[in-house]
Amino acid sequence: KPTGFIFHEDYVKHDTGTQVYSLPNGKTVDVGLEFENHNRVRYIKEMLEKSGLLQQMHAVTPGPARDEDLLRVHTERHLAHIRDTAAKGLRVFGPEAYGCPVSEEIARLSAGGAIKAVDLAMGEESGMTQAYALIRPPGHHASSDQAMGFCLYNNVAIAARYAQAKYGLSRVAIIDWDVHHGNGTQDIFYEDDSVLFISLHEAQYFPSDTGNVTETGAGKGEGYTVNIPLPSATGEAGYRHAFEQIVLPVLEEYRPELVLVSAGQDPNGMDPLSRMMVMRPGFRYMARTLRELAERVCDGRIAVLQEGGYSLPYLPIATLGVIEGLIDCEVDFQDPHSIPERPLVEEAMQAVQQSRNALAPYWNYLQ
Ligand code: 6DK
Ligand code: ZN
Repeated sequence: KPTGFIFHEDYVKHDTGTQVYSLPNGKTVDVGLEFENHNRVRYIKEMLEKSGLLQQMHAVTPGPARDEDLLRVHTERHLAHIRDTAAKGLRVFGPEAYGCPVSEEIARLSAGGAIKAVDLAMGEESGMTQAYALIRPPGHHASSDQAMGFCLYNNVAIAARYAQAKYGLSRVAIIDWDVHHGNGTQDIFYEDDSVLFISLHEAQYFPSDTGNVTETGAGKGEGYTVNIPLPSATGEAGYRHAFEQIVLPVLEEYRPELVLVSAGQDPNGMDPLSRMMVMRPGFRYMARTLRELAERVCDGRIAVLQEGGYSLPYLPIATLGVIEGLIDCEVDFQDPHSIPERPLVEEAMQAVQQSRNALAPYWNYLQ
């Protein structure tokens, strides 16, 4: 089926600088480019192009998000802060959030890519209902009023609010499989039942103080935040178990009108910023399963938005898996890093059981 591919050449212009370790004696060690650098989208795009996958997709160039789009999620103060930080040429936009003078502009193009993905998923162009947006900077740590963890504007939240405003949707689901907790997205929708947020992440990692199973939403949003913290070294079997036990039943019961994915390829076994073990077939599984879910509950409407993923050698391979699952194909390419499938371990089963128990009061399909 036709699938949108959203990308803007200018995404490489967002310069996050170099990763520098500061020692107590005042000396520093520069270990090269920041983890979230321009080569990420470059290698992903090259793999999609040369494997022939891109030719099967419908490429679209997005425009910038407008103030109106950003202000559905962020405060005026946040917009001014991002604008002023960029204008002053400062590198630090927030805790572990970096950029350069053009970063405000590129962050708007990133959010604009997420918005374009919604338009494609909603069938605005030639009957397409699915799209992948290869965007940067990522978004899921940005809250309404703060940049954080490589994120300036919260792309997936902006996309969800846009979908509600333009298409009048009353139920949007966000599934966040980036290895880090999508604290910004959770915060934005914490008291909202019109946006269901489901996150699978490495437990007690980043941010270390959010993403616990006890965070289930508040007010009318109670039960609509679903956290599945998984132990380090969880692989495909553990993620599949979490999908079968929680993600799919909750989505079937919620019946979203649109599925948005915060897709980080950083739970892969070669990532420098995680210790998980999901390889290409695991990403293929997650993308395929959510696409099939979307076909069952919302006429196939699904938008997959790029978040993290930092192993430059593995990122293009993990992304092949995501796109293979999304468009239902398999590219003839042998992953040189593939590892034997690991069994489902007791610790992962226990972690999933704890999430299930915390959410069972709110969902019939978990009982
Ligand atoms: N810093 C993300 O992938 C961003 O979720 C992750 C941000 C992690 C920053 C914290 C961190 C280090 C680690 C090692 C050495 C120096 C600094 F938003 C996304 F991009 F999607 O681990
Ligand atoms: Zn991440």
